[in-house]
Amino acid sequence: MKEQLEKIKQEALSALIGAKESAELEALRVKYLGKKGELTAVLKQMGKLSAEERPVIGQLANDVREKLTAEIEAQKKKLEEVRLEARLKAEALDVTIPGKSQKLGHRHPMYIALDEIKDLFVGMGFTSLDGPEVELAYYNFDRLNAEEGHPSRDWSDTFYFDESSRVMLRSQTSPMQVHAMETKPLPIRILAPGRVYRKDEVDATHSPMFHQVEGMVIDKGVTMADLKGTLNTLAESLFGEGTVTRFRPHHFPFTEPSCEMDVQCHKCGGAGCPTCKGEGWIELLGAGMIHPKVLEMSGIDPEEWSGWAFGMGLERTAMRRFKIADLRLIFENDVRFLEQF
Ligand code: 2NL
Repeated sequence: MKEQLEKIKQEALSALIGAKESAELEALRVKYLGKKGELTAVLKQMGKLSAEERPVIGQLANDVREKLTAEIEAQKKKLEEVRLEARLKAEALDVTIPGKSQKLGHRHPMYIALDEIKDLFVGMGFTSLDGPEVELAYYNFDRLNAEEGHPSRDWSDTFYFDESSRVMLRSQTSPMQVHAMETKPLPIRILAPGRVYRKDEVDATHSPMFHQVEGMVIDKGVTMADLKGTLNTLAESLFGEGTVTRFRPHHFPFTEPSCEMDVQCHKCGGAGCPTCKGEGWIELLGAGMIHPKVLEMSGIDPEEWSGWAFGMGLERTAMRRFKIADLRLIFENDVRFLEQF
């Protein structure tokens, strides 16, 4: 029996040393020290021993149990240390490695131009609005004095959602201003920037989606002189102090009288060059005094109130502001182009 115990001890110890996981250790504990384990099996035969042998073997068996228990504990600790070591190594952070620099983007050149325009007008007491791109033709056309039969309402010019031509993608941002006339108390000073849609083929100067900024003032005693003064200020803020402008008569259904404003070419000073296509002048925007019928339709008495409004293409303004030759560059979002601004 003594040999049996010694054999169990030796076997168990060498098995324990080779154990690589705690589950393996537990299996060994059950195998040697468990209720049905090898050591227990030996102890069950103690009854066969003589009175002298029993305490000696009992002592020996206890020693073996203690030794194996201690060894299992020690081995468990060792495995845990090894595991922790491996984990620390795997999760090690080298705080001395240089960080990856974050590439920061910046505003699109067209929105830089828009922000400049907004800053100027907000400084003059205007509020900038936001509004839906899907509109009723009623707000986009009828309420702006462009009634049934007006050429801009044609199916070949406008994106309609239904056969009845009731719902459409707005072709100008004016419907936002009509909503403002309906809902805001007078006087009104507003800016209406945003996307607009027209059935145009894409080329260097056209796109079916582009951006517009409209502005409007309604107050008592507002005249064409206020319009000219404000728009001259806009031209100077965009193209520099002393920029020369000229106002030409024009026609829009929603303004009367109407005009277009040109700025003298900043490149050639009016002599004519490639930038202004030999004209000496560059067309910037359309404007006019709000048509009395437009005021009336929004419940504003044209005898008491008057106002002016203007509209300009944002892409064209940004192209001029940053000397961009092709409209498509504005929409392609090629970073090699955008990085230059
Ligand atoms: C252009 C011309 C213009 C307006 C827009 C406007 C809006 C209301 C009433 C009256 Cl609610 N007018 N807007 C006025 C004149 C010209 O745009 O060439 N845009 C690109």
